Amino acid sequence: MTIHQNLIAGEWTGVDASDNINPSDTNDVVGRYARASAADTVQAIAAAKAAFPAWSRSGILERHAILKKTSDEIIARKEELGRLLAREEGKTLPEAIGETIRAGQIFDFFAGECLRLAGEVLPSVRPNIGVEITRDPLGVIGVITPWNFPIAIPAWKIAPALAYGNTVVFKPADLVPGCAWAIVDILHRAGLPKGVLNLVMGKGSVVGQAMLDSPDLAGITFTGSTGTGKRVALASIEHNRKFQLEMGGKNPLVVLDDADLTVAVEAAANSGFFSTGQRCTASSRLIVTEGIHDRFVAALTEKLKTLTVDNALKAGTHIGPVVDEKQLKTDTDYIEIGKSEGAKLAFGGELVRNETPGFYLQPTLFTEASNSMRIAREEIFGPVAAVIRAKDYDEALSVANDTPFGLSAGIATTSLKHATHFKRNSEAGMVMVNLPTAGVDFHVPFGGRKGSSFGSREQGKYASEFFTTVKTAYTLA
Ligand code: UN1
Repeated sequence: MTIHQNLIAGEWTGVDASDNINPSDTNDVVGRYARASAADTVQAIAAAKAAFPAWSRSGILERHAILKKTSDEIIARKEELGRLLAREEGKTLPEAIGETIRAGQIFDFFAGECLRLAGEVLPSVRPNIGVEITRDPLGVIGVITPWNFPIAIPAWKIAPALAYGNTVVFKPADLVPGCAWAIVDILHRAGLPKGVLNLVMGKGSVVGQAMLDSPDLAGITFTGSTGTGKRVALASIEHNRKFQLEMGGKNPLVVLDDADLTVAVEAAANSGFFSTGQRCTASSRLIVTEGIHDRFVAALTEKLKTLTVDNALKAGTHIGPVVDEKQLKTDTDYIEIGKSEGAKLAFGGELVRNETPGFYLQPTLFTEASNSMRIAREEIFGPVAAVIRAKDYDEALSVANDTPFGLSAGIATTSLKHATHFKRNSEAGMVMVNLPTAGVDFHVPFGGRKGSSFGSREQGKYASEFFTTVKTAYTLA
């Protein structure tokens, strides 16, 4: 099998490789992908550093053209790339094609941003002096991405990094090198100069560590676990390096007595269980007021019965497999923890056997959970959600905010008063009214508060806050 190699200084390189396994069918090898060493990583960083002066001064038309071409190719190949994504990560084919289109849209958005690099001009407080405020690129950016959005998250970090004139060293999650390799190949062929974008696939403990230890990365943008995020932060402070972290969530979906039941159940089923619950924006706490509680639980349980857990590539599958054996063990351990804490297992909890051997788990719903249980406080990152009773809106809001996380929060209600109050008083970075907590637009800021995030927002024009540094220039004339 041919090896998909790393890209360092414009050259495809690397012989040490490992198999990329399909979680829907563990007999299926998606491909062989190179593993970079620490020395390769250091070389990639040096290449990005050498490429920075020219790229940071490159014309906006050149950057626009490369990003636009990349967008066009991703969208033209959406079926094929979506298939690759579903095959290596395990989300369903329609979800995977949707994510691929989103990656294309992100490149298109940032292609446009290249043409909108505006600054400000102000008069000085002193006579005859003008002040210009501009945004300069940062330098070499380390991009570290998770396995759950193998094409969209690399897109929303790499596209702005390049658009604003930075060079990049990209380390994708070890479990999903396929989509990462594909977009680097597309960008490379779209005409990026040597060293502007480098791909170093491999283990966090080797490649990620070499990135953290480097004095030459001006910034690291990271999405992943809270534990690794803390390590990125500590190592970055040591090197006076800018960092941006997107980490976990324990997102609440409040369902009030006056909710439209169908809307509430759709939102809970989608954000609790689609993408196998493997989204940092997933709703894992369903906080339901007394008057609708039993009807909501009954309707959601009925809905879960209709969902098919099977091979991600099969037509009719609603929920694909868990990404790997380790994550499956985490999920089943938490299901045991939930039971031993005294929550009631209302649906699921069992492994599913299908035609192809994979890591299949039923969508799992707990009821009678309390917000102090571990299943309500810790991020599970699987198809597991817990219903918590609340006596009224005020209690539901306070339970929703009582969490170490603060990424996304939802409310299902037909009351303008409660919807408005919730938008103002939720302690999350993103608030959804009558919508799933997961599934966001690509052109507006994304990010959270408290333990979920650190640093400025990703996506939309807010991305420039991280990927640039402000310069204030004074001129006497
Ligand atoms: C979404 O819900 O559309 O890792 C995006 C994650 C998030 C992305 C969620 N950074 O799940």
